[in-house]
Amino acid sequence: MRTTDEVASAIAEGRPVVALESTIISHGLPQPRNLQVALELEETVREAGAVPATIAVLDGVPRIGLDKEGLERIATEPGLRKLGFRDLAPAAALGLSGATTVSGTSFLAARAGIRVFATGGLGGVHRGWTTVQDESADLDTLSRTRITVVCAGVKSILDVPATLQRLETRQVTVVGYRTDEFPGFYLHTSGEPVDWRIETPGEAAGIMRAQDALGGPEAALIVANPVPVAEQLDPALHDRVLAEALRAADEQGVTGQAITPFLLEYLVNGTGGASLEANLAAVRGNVRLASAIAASWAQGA
Ligand code: PSU
Ligand code: MN
Repeated sequence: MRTTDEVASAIAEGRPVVALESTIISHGLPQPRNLQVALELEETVREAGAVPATIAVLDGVPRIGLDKEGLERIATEPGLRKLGFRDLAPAAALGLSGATTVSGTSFLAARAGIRVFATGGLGGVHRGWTTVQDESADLDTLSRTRITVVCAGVKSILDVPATLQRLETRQVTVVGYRTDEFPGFYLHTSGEPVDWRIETPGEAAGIMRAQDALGGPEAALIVANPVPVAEQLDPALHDRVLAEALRAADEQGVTGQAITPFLLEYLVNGTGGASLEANLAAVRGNVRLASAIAASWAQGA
C-alpha cells in the first residue's frame, strides 16, 4: 500500500482526512466530466480544511491519495477494472490497475487509518434479487469495517427497502442527516423511514466515538445525506427512465459488475444529463458533510 506524503502526515498528526472512491470516476460518470469532478471533489475537501485521499490500485499497488497523473489514469484508462474488496488481492498479485468501489475503498481507507469516506450512493440489493441474488459487496464490507460513509443513500436503481433490511440484519448503523427519510440518491427521499436522525457533524463524530467505546463487531456508520429538493432529479422522469433502463438491462442480459454502470449511464442519456447533475449535486454535498465530520472527529481525538 502506498500513501502520499500529504495524506500520511495528516493521518499521523490527527488532522482531518476524507477518503474518496474511484469507481464513481471510472465507471459512474461519463468522460471528460469525470476528471473535472475528481479534481473538483478533492478541491472541495481542501477548501473545508481537510486532506482528500482518493483511493485506487495502480499497477498492482493500492494507493491512498492520488496525484493529478493518477487521477487522470483513473478517469481515462480504457478497460480499467472495478475492484471490490475481493478483487484487491488478484489486482495486487497480477500487477493490474483498477478503480475501487465502496467495498474496496472502505477496506483500504480503514487499513490506512482513515475514518471518514464520502461517495454518491452505496451499492445494495438489486431489484430481482429473489432470482439473481445480486447484492453489492458494499454491504458485507460495511458490516465489518469501522468507517463512516457519507452518501445520498443507496442507488435508486436498487431495491431500496430490501437493502435497508439487509443493513439492519448486518448491524450497520444508519442515520439520516437532517431527515427522517432515507434519501433516494438522485431523489431527495426514497420514501423509506430511517430510525435515527442527526442535525450536526458533531453528532456524527459523537456516534463514531460511541461505536469505539462500546466495542463489538467493527461495523460502519452510514450518514445518509439527501440531495436538496431543488437539485434532485424530477421524480416522474426518474421513474420513467429507470423503468426503461431496467427493461433494457434485462433484454441485453447485462449482469454482475456491469449492471450498475449500465443503469447509471442509461439514466444519464435517458434524462438528457439531468441525472448526472443530480448525482453530482449529491456527491458534492456528501463531500462537504464528510469534511465537516472529519474535522469534528479530528478535534475530539
Ligand atoms: N456512487 C455513485 N456512482 C457510482 C458508485 C457509487 O454516485 O458509480 C459505485 C460505487 O463504487 C459502488 C458501486 O461501490 O457503484 C456499486 O457497484 P456494485 O453494485 O457492482 O457493487
Ligand atoms: Mn453486484
